[in-house]
Amino acid sequence: ETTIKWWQQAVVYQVYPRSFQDTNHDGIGDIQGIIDHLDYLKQLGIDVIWLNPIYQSPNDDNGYDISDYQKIASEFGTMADFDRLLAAAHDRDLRIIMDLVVNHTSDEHAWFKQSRASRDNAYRDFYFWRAGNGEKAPNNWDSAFGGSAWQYDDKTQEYYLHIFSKKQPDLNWENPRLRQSIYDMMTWWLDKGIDGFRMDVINQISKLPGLPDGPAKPNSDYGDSRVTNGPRVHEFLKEMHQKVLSKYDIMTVGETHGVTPADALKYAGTTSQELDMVFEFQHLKLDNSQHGFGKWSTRKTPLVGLKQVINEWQTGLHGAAWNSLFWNNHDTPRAVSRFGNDTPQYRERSAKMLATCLHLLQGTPYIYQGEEIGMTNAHFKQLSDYRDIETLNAYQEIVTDQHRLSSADMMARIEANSRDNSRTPMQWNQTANAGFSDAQPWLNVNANYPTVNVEAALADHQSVWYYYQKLIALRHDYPLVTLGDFKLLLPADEAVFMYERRWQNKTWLVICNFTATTIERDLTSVLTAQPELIISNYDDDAGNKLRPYEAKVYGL
Ligand code: TEU
Ligand code: CA
Repeated sequence: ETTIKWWQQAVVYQVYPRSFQDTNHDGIGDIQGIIDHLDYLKQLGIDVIWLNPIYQSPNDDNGYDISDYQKIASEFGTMADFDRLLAAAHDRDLRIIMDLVVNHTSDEHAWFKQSRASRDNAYRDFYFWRAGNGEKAPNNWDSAFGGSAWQYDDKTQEYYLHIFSKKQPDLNWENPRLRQSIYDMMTWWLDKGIDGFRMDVINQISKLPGLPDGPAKPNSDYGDSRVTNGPRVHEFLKEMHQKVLSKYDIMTVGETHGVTPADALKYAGTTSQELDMVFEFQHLKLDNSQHGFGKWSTRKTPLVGLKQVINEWQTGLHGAAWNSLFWNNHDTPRAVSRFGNDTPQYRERSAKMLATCLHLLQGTPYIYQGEEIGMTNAHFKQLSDYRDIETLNAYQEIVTDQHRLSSADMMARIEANSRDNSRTPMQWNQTANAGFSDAQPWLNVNANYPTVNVEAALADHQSVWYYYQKLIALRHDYPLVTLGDFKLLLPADEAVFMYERRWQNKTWLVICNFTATTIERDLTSVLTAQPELIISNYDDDAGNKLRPYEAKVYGL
């Protein structure tokens, strides 16, 4: 008998609160807006909600700069509202996990205010303070959001480290008092009854001692050991597990850029006593620029490379750790625009194909809000339409300051990759502002909301929404989806993603055409005489013919 942990059979739905539902007419989503849609999420069939940060924050980076971990941001509501949300979710058997952002705080957090007050303050060592190197910063590191990773502070005439914006100073995990303060805060939330944490850039909490120079950007994307997977990270996470996590029946998922399957076995192996799973990003970096522009590229992800990465994660973790499965989140373009085809002709078909491909894998799937109706990239053309600090800083640096790209070229790259693509307001119906708010939203609604919205999706039984509902139910109904092993077929095929899942004496075959053309593949060798069609995004089966973005799953 295999025992399945609840989070292994669960489907998680990510809510970006700022863009989900506004209820008090300020153009910003709020906690009441989430409460109002719990029945909607229940109907979809998901089990767990992951909330992006809702803590008090000056919002330099949309809540990832926290000034008080134990207060709710006033634009989202109050702690009483949060308590009502948690109770209302639990009433419906929905769990809630919170974002935990403990690699850095806001510079407006009380700890940092103390820390910057004097060199001998008791909180000084909660952060990284260093003397300059002559007139220069302590080392050559660049921040992930552009410019130096060091900010000079007049008051005490030293620099502090910030891997992200200068309003996000990095916490110094070498300090045991800092660690205990974090554990106390986590315990406080868990005692409230929350069901776990998504841990922001958690593999960056241990920095390489000496903070040595190297390539200017300590690129966490590819596991630069100066900031990523550092020497004490596993020690810290084991301590956190022992002192906090092990005491609760919760789920934890670490956001870990720059990890390989071998790293994941350390962070989230069945016996590692650290985390339950990690988000890997190898599958989301295959379209990065090959010319030093990082994520700012208009390349398409090559299917063969994508299959290879997914194959390594599926087989490398099987029986030894647990995968998280996702195509998109609040930092990425929309899945259908990036991996599918967001033209009216193919939007729904390709959204269903991508969903099939992901939801039949082994692991815990994460649905990003709006994905279930096939929401697309924003396709904003003006820089003034964007709000995201990463986007605005990148334009400033690459175009305005360094003249490395023309404005038009950079705007095309921003259109394809800006984090605001996934942050536009949720499209509920065809009324003004897509029913998200009756005030001007903090970020414009996608122009396609009159056709792409929840109300329209719920009225159409062929919609992407009902297809997601069916996929979620398959996971809940068939242990094979949770437990089966994975075998990639046709690894070199540039158009078709085909794999088998096998459990006990059952085999399912998943076939996905990633292109807009009809192609033929000889399926006779892999199909039994009477295969059962379990789910498909076409109404009929054309056998060896695979139509544009066709997806089908057979039980053999
Ligand atoms: O993202 C981590 C991170 O490394 C980002 O810089 C990511 O690479 C980038 O968004 C991709 O373009 C996490 C959060 O998910 C993100 O929203 C925060 O801005 C960041 O941490 C800092 O807290
Ligand atoms: Ca509001």
